[in-house]
Amino acid sequence: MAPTTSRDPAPPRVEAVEGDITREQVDAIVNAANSSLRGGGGVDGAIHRAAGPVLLEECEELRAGPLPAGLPVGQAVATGAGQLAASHVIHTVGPNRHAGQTNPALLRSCFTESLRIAEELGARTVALPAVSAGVYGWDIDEVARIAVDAARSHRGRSVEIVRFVLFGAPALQAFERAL
Ligand code: AR6
Repeated sequence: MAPTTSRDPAPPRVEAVEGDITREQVDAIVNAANSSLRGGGGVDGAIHRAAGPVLLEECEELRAGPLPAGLPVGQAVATGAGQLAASHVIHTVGPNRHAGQTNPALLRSCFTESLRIAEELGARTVALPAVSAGVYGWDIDEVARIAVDAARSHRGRSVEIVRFVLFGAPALQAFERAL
């Protein structure tokens, strides 16, 4: 049999831990950004602070180039990761329930698109937050169900570990229930 350079498409291992995603030693971390890509509060603010100003510079390059109107809800885009231990930050924009964005397919798309980009980057380990479960107002149990289902449905040659990194015990418990 000829040697293979990559494995057959397979489902990743999906896990949930409590912690600060900026400290994860993974190939790529996912950011719950907003369409402007210019930073904000929550996990977005934490990632930009930990990565340093180069992250905002890379986001500004995306706005000046391929994304003049910003990143649409449900899509994902990658940058470098500045001073983070990770090699890549994958930015996605969750639906904002307070703005009437209640379509679960848009939230699912955040997770599936982030993992699709992770495959393109050749990432083996990916850490994701509970996108839309903070400022954007989604129920943590609904986010957990959608996120876990999307991760378990992923099939790729690169991503082997999908780790949801949750802030606080209630968020961790929601993901443990979904798992
Ligand atoms: N590590 C892991 N999870 C975190 C961290 C962290 N360091 N910090 C917060 N969380 P949010 P959204 C959790 O509000 O709802 C920003 O201003 C948090 O407890 O960060 O998608 C953006 O710029 C919650 O469970 O993201 C957008 O404008 C989850 O991460 C907007 O907020 C998501 O909360 C996006 O809102």
